Parts: sequence; structure tokens; C-alpha cells
Amino acid sequence: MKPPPNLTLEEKRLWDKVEAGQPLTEADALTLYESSNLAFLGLLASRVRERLHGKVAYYNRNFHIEPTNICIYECAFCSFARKPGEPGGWEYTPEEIEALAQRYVGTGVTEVHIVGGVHPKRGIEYYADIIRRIKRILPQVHVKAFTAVELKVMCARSRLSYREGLLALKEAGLDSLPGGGAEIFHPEIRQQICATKANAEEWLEIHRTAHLLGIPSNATMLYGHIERYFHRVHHLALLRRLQEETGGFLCFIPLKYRKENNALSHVGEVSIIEDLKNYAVCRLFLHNIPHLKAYWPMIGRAAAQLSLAFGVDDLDGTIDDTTRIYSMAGGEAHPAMTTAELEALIRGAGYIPQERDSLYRPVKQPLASA
Ligand code: V47
Ligand code: SF4
Repeated sequence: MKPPPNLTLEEKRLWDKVEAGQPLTEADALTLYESSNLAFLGLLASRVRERLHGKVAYYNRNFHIEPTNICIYECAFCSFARKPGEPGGWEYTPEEIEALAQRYVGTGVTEVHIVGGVHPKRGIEYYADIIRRIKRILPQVHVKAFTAVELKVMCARSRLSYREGLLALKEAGLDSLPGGGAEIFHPEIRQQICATKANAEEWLEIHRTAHLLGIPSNATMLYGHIERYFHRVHHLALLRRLQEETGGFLCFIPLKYRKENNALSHVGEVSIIEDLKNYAVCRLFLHNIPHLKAYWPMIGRAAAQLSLAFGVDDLDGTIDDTTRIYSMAGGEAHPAMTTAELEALIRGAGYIPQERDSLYRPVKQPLASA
């Protein structure tokens, strides 16, 4: 495709590079972040998006289980965690978790996403037990569970290596890992926002181990707080390198920092321009991670719809008002969408909705084109 008119020399160089399918360098990614030509970024990211997925945009039927919000850590951006005994804390028993799963029998959900606080007492045994109970009730459902931050502590508590812990969970029915806990890998920022939890090397090692055991995973980046562009590029470069090694990442999810009820509130939130730019740069730089997700409960429905023209190909799912992490931080209060609403959102932006399973296999044929 010919470049659009009136590009600067630098924009033209980047256009040609993307058209030729060459990976962008970290310097290229910084140049793109510093660009104020949003239309150019959208067009360029859409070239890559359409090469990978055409006009298809994915969604899934999912629900969340957050077993506890009791957490040993105090991440500055977190609105969700509570200390033991503090008002607003919860700790579900395995029986309560079974009752949550029971609600979804016969509903067509294909995925349960399980994440929570890092509980001071629970080890691998508790988590393997809840996976087994869920799989007994919903045998077809894909279990995407536990961030590397949770896994590090649960393995240590049960005196298991990452490999042993992940194998025990896999045997219990774990199918993939979600991408949380990555935040910003660069120590300059990590030290200020989540100093004591798993660091970059540990997060990456747990995902590497999972990939080698045949457990795919997602990756995230929490952006729009105190980090600078070069911290984001450093983060993306580490993920791209691990993906070159293992090929185990399915999807990348930029998570916009939301400011309500946490210790970083004074920093405020970035604009939608920044969100769209970030999606575009992530799509362009992470050429080897197949999917880019706009997680609508965090970014909002309108921004998620717009993001499809900035490299995004997945909006996540129906959710059914089962997650509190974002509502407690300023996201949608009761996040839930029907499949018809998700499809209308996608069609409204000129894309073709496709229900997917957790491995991005179509659950039914695409409906009439947009
Ligand atoms: O690691 C916490 C983020 C993550 C805030 O894999 C916040 O499909 C913004 O990992 N503002 C957990 N973000 C959620 C997560 C996730 C979400 C959606 C899809 C997938 C997936 C994974 O939530 C944490 C942290 O980065 N988070 N507080 C906040 N105030
Ligand atoms: Fe705990 Fe996760 Fe919140 Fe950090 S982000 S305080 S690890 S629940």
C-alpha cells in the first residue's frame, strides 16, 4: 500500500519498514510514542492488525472469580486489596467458589478468569483444590488463572519450584495464565509502585516456565501513571524477547491506570489520545504477539470501540459483573455485556464480530460482515 500524503521523512521511513514486515527497534517505538500524528499511528497499526486478523474483532463469554482481596502487598496503584480484618475484605471458601461456578452451568461460558490478592496463608493446595472443584462443575470451561505475582508466593509457601507448582496446577486443570502483575518492569518505576512483589526477572521466569510446560499466557503493562515512554519501551522489549524464545504469549493487554481510591490518585489519568497512541505503538512493536486486547471494563466501552482502529483485535468478554478490580479503581461500576451488545459495539466500528475461545479458535462462524 502507498503511504498517505504529507508524511515527514521519519514517518515515511517507519511506514516503509512496517510495510516490509521488519521489526521496529526500541528507538523506533520511542519515536512513535513521541509523535503527535494520531491518524498516522492508527493507520500504521491498522496495517499490521489487518495483516494478522483482517477486519475480525474477537470477544469471548467469560466470568471472573476473585477468591480474595486480602493481600500481603501494598501496590501504590491498587484500590482492591485489603489487610486481614480490614473492612471490605473477602475470602471465599472452596464451597463458596463452587457456588459461584454453579451459576454458569448451561450458560455457554467458555472461560473463567481467576485472580485475587496474595493471601498470607493459602498455598498451591488451596488453589489446586478450587480449580478441581470448578472443573467438576464446568468441565468444558478454560481455566485462566493466577498472576505470576500470586504464583511466586503460592509456590514458595508450598516449598515447590515454579515448575513443580505449575505442574501441580496443570494437573488440577489450569489451562493458561492471565497477564497481570507485570505493571512496569523497569526497576526505577517498579521500586516506586510495587517494590516488594515479584520483580521483572521473576515474572518473566514464571511465564517462561509455564510456556515450556505447554501453558500459554497473556502479558500486561500498567501505563499512564509515573512511567515515561522509555520505561514502556523497555517493558515491551522484554516481552518481545521472551516471545521470540518461547512463542507462548497469546495476547498483550495494556491496562490504563485508573485513579480512584488508591495511593497514586494525585497523579491523575492520561487522556484517550494517550490510550489510542499506546495501543498503536504496542501493536506495532510487539509484532510477534498475535493479539492485542482492549479490556473494556478498564478502558470503557467507547474507548474500546475506538481502539479497534488503533491495532486492537480483541475486546475480552461478557464478564457478567464478576470483577471488582476496576470498579474499585474508577472503571465501570457493574461490568457486564451481552454477546449482542459486544457484537453491536464491534459492528458499529466497522469490524466483524467473532466469538472466540481462550485459544482464539472461533466458537461460531462470523455473522454478516460489517
Ligand atoms: O496486575 C490494579 C491492574 C491487573 C489498577 O490476561 C490496575 O486476559 C488500572 O491482569 N488501574 C490485574 N489497572 C488484572 C489483569 C488482567 C485484566 C484483564 C485481562 C487479563 C488477561 C488480565 O490489574 C494488575 C494491575 O496491573 N490494576 N489496579 C488500577 N488502579
Ligand atoms: Fe496485592 Fe495485586 Fe493489589 Fe498489588 S495489585 S496490592 S499484589 S492485589
